[in-house]
Amino acid sequence: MIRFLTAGESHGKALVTIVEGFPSNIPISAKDINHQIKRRQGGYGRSARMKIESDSIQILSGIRFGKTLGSPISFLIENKDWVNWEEVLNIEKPTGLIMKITIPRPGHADLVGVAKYNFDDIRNSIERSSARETAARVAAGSVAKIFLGQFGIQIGSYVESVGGIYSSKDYFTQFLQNKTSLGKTGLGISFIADKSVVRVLDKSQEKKIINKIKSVKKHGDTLGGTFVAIASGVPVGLGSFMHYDRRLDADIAFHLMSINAVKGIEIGNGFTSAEQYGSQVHDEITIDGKSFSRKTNHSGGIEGGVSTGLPIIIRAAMKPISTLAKPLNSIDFSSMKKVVSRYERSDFTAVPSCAVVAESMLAWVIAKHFLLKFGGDSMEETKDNFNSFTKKSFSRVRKGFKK
Ligand code: EPS
Repeated sequence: MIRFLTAGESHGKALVTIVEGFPSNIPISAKDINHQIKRRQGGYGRSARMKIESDSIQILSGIRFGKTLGSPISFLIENKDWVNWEEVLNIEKPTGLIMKITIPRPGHADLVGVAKYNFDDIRNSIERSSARETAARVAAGSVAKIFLGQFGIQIGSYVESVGGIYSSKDYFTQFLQNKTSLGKTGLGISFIADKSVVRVLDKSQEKKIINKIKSVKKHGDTLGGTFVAIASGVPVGLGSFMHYDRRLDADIAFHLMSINAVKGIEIGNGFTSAEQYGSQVHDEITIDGKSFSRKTNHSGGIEGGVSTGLPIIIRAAMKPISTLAKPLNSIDFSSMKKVVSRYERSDFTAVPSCAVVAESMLAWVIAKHFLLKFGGDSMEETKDNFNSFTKKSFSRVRKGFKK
């Protein structure tokens, strides 16, 4: 079973990731991981913080001569902003006076954090709840992506909407109907999206979104949006219906909902299916001589909690960033009086970044179920197990029914 842990405060010295459970001999290069880390940092609408940080990883362990050893892999990402926060986030007792933050921002983890952990300074909630932590997650997800890439599994994403501005073309439905001329692989989709500063597939939509972000900047407000993540090349048989916590769709929902500010997720045509006839929803089964296939992919590549062999397609909703330049009302818990909430430098929107983080979480959960099914201590062993299953699974089913 693979697992990962992250550590680090948003303005602390560094972020740390420990990844464990991958087989030996996966070729890994810092360059590939840094490419993903950079993709997460981009996007129009981020805060001035992004001008300070230029994220890249240092590999501390688990890799020798460009290949995994099977031992824990650890990464460090420096926070360049740390030099401006050394006093505020000092590990030792401060020598000077540090102002405590006592006004919680609505929508953030500020208030629940102080209530739960008995803090007298909201700074203690802000630091770890910050989405800065997702940089460390992308490092972990990048290992999963590289591993899956060895089996032809590719993960990509695009932004579907920001602040309610959608493309006039419904790409999501086209993907579910297997009817798109766009790059069909995960990487093909990201390749197109990465050309846009807001990671959309449609250039005319990009202009409208940028104008909307400019207008919320002016008015001190923020925006959320929706994004789509797609995993292509996933074999049939990942996940299980044998027990609730082995269902692939359930695990994907958990991992995606764990991303800061993500408030909704659907797999395939999830919410639309509730309004349609069964005959419109379910994907007819076809045969192409070598394998089973489907006419459509409304299920988003998962039936009965198990991957069908078609691309896994998910859509998620991110709420608007909760730090507002024109803040909402709150209560100052030092005086217990009604006040206008605080503003602290923040993003105006981060949907493009969130989509890249979602790729990492999707890669992670697919790698987890892949290794649960195929196992192996070395890549060679995992490949043997994988090849033996995928080459024989269809003929095994056929033979079984002939008996
Ligand atoms: C964040 C607030 C901003 C974002 C940060 C997440 O940071 P700061 O308060 O330092 O301006 O820029 O995101 C990142 C630093 C990052 O790397 O994604 C928050 O409150 O969640």
